[in-house]
Amino acid sequence: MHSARYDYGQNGKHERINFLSNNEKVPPKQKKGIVVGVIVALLVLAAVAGVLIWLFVFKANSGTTLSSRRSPRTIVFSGHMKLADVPFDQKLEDISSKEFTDLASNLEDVIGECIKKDSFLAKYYNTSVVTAFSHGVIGFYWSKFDVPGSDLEMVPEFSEERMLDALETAVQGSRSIMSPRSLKISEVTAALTDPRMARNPRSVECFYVLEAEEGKIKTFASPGYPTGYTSKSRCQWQIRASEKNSILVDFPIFYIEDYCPDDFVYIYDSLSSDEYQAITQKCGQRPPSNPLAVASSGNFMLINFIIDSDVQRPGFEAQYTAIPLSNVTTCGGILMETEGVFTSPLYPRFYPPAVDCKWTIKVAPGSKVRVKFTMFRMKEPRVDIHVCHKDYVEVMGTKYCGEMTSLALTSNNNVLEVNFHSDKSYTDKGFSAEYSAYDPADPCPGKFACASGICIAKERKCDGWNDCGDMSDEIKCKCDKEQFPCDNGLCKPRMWVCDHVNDCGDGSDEKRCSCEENEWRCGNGVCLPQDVVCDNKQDCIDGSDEASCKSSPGICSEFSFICNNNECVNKVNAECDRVNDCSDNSDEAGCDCGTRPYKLNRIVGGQNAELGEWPWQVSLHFMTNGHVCGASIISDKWLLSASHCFVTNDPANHVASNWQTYSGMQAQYKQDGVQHRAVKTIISHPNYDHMTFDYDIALLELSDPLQFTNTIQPICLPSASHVFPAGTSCWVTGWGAQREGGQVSMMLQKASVKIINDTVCDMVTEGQVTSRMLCSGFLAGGVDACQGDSGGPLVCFEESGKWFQVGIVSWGEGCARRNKPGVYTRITKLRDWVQKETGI
Ligand code: 4AZ
Repeated sequence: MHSARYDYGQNGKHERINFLSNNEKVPPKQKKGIVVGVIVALLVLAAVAGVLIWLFVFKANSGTTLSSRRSPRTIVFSGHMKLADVPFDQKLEDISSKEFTDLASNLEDVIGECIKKDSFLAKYYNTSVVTAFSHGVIGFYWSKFDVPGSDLEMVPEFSEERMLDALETAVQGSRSIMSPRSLKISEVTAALTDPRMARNPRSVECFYVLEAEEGKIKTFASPGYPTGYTSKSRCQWQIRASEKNSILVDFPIFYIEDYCPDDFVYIYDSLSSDEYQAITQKCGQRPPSNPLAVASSGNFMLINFIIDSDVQRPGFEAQYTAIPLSNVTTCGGILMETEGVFTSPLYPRFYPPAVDCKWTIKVAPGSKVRVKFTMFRMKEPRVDIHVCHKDYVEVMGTKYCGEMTSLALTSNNNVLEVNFHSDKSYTDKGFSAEYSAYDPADPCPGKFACASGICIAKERKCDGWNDCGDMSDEIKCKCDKEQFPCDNGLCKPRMWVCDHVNDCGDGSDEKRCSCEENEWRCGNGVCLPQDVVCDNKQDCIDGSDEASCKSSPGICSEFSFICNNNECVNKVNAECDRVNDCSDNSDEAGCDCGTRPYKLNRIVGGQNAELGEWPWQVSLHFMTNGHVCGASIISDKWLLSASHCFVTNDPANHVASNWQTYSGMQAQYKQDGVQHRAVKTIISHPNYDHMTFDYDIALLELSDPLQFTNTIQPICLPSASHVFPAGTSCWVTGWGAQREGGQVSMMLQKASVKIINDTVCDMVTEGQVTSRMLCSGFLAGGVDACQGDSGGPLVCFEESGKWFQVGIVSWGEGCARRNKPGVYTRITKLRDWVQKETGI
């Protein structure tokens, strides 16, 4: 046996460790006690470790106890204060002057002292910065508060009211007091502000003070322009002018990332980022036809440029100048001509904040006034367009705001007043209106007068279409025998009855269809048992029984989307809908198409296309004849067009070198941004029939690839199973004739047309349509493709946010005739051929 004894010396604490010899080992009972003790100790240790892990990992992450781990928040208020007794000194406008620095630090102290009187605000207060002074004297400021992660639940307590209450201790009693540092303050504003816009002019980079002058146009640009800005850019421009001026700023180039929470330009009618005096916040890209152009109501403006995303875009280039304030504030007047045009102040620039105008239109006694708004855009965040409590146009006691596409009004007598009001915050493009006098006894000579005041062709009355926009052409109609009387009194063409489109608006044209309750009515009118619907078998000739079925995985039918790995997805229009349906994600591959980069204006009534509105549209020129046919871009090397443009009696039409293609074109005579490419190969569909126009499809291979730009983009091609239901509104575009027998157009035209039910299509074309064709347009006539549009695209916008090409302009009986809609090549039926020929 071995044992050892250790003594730690006389003076030390004695500790004794005994090594037990085998003989000395404890008896079994004691041994059992030790084992239990060890187990208990281990259990206690495990429990303690568990509690600690729970505390530090789970609890901390759940953010309730160890919330110091949560990110702190910064709260900023911006606003201004009027300093009653301070005389204005020009030097106060110079942020580097002693006068500015002294007064700014004095005011900053005053703000700080006021805030510290509120114990809640005082707890989180960080700093206040005075950023500018203007005549008045007005001081612009922001105040910053830091809320630690542990107090995030306090964030809602930071209200503008609380901040104002605190600051108004400086404006006591008579609403003005001598502040502790002898600054007499009257008027205070405070608005919660995005902290990214709180800049200190004395210490930050990318801060500029610019002076706008009358008769001089000066420029500035975002950092890195035009190469591109960098992430985490924060810039501010204070623009000032002399006291009797207002400031205009135009952005001829504006291209920043299209996600406003991260990247934006915020413009204020103030020198602080005060939400109540915001002019506008913008992101994205704007085409030259819809530039951002703003005006101030006074002699200053603040522009913020904030970038957080890593996506690099060119940024903006801006021009600024000053104009007399009276140009902005004087508006309205008395209009006495028999017709004319009037617009919101500074139109098409954004109207300035805080203006009121009144136009009195006075025409000859006995006449009345008609006003038609050709453009109307007065949109503001958080405004109910039924109330219009901010900016509005008021006519005959009704306020109008938001965006209107067909606003037309008529007066009750020979005088009509139009009032325009813009409040202090948020402005927009405003309006442009045409007015004319008319004779109430004959308001629309030779035409039908809508209740709204506009005139439409007589034939359009009671034709089943809401041509007036207010339905006044479709009420009190006596339906003729070719028309169906809807329960609500409207008349609709009998051909529209039971076509699965609610044409009456009250469903009555779809209610009394011939099928029994437990039957399904196919698009062609045939009734089948209800259980044919979504059974993954095509029972109706038009496939309507399978067209809108929810997913039934694994089962393949004609209506399935077939993935590259041959999996079937039974979902309507699965491709490019931003949802991965195929396990190989092939339904979302090749979806770089069908988007238009430009943010576009919406101009009411006009049919001229805007630049970049249809970036897939191509003009095909033949030899020396100029524009002959249209086409669409489906990739950088391939265009889609109609066979009948190339297969004619003249063999020269099929010679690739006789054709020139122009992409990115709007006006035929303008070459800016247009890419000209020769044609390398023409592939006409081998089954094209020049007698029936069946298989009217052709592919053009370009000699050199296109460079995609804002105005040149490919269109998405639908898969063979893509469904475009009857009644869908789509767009046809081209430089074709604007009336039957007319010349081709100089400006690209657009027209909104509806997909027409196949049965109706078959009827109106007297059976001339094949399954490779579809009808689109209006049976009432008036809107259609025409000669010169052939080969061009018919495109529809899908909810997924992409444009798909549904058809190719092919043929029709004349143009825009009644009951003679346009006939288009049905792309879904020829999709596989396109894929085979091009790989697209
Ligand atoms: C043509 O001749 C043509 N209304 C194109 C479309 C239509 C008629 C004619 C449809 O190119």
